[in-house]
Amino acid sequence: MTTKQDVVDHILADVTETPCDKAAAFAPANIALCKYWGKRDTELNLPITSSLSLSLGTLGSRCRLSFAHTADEIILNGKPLAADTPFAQRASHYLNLFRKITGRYYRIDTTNTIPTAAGFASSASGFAALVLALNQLHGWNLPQQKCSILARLGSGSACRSLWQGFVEWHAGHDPAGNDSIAEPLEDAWPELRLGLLVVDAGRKPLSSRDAMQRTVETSSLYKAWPEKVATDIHLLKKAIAAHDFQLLGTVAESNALTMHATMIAANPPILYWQSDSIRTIHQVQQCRAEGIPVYITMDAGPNPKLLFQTQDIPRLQRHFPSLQIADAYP
Ligand code: 2P0
Repeated sequence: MTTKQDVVDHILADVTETPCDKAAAFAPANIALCKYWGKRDTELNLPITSSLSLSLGTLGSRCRLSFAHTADEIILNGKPLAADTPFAQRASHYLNLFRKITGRYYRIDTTNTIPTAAGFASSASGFAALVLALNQLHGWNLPQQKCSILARLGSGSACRSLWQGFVEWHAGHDPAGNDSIAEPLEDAWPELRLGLLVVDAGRKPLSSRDAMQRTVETSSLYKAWPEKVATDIHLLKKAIAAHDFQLLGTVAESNALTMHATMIAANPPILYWQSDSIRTIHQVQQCRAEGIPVYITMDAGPNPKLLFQTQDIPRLQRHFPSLQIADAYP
């Protein structure tokens, strides 16, 4: 079985190193319109299906990276973290993969422009920004595709955070994941927007990592998921090429609700939604009944994300005053 360390060793085997003193990189967060839900390899974060996302422009993670002397120093949103905090441990554990080759400790200073405390995942943008900063600091000159593979080892969805706009993560077939790489779509859709709503800022009861594994292992509905994804990715690409918002929104919403259905059918059941999440689904349906084109998507948590176009922002803000709108194309 291929390990994370094998993958890193292989990618860095032929690179020449031209280190500098410090590096800084930004990576956007991303929201999947067709979700990644289920792994065929839990060590390498290799997915069972492909997925397709939209990046969040200026909402993401900025990573400043330099070398440290005797231990990693981790700073999150301006605060130094103790080495035994979960975030610091996860970062240091990931850096161990590179340390075997570089022999260095690092000072990571990460600032999230997406509200971490509001329950939005920042691991995707965090790992993507860290990989970009490592590449810069060591002067490895790795292409984006290799960075996408390295980011995936930190968190699956991080492989999509290397680019802005629409990004497709190809599931691939290779047991070592050499073909499980994300790739940006060429199409741009400047009027398309995602907005974030917070219904619960607390920590979620079950990580998406554990939730997707339980779903794969116990949900009788999961067997329908790969076919659903194949259809949805095809339709999403069609919608993107034609700028067909109704098709895009209908498919994205159906994909998210189907993902939640697979987990509700798991044993024990996984239900991330809270009453305000469901209330928001109904509000979105009501908006559509009033002629406002808006659709909803939700990830492994209770917080809804809305999909709409710029011309409808004023009307939507009247229904959702706290909507935080991401710039898709900064
Ligand atoms: C996604 N999610 O496509 C899906 C939809 C959550 C729901 O990717 O175990 O943190 O690190 O590979 O990437 C969240 O899962 O999981 C996720 P790991 P990750 O955005």
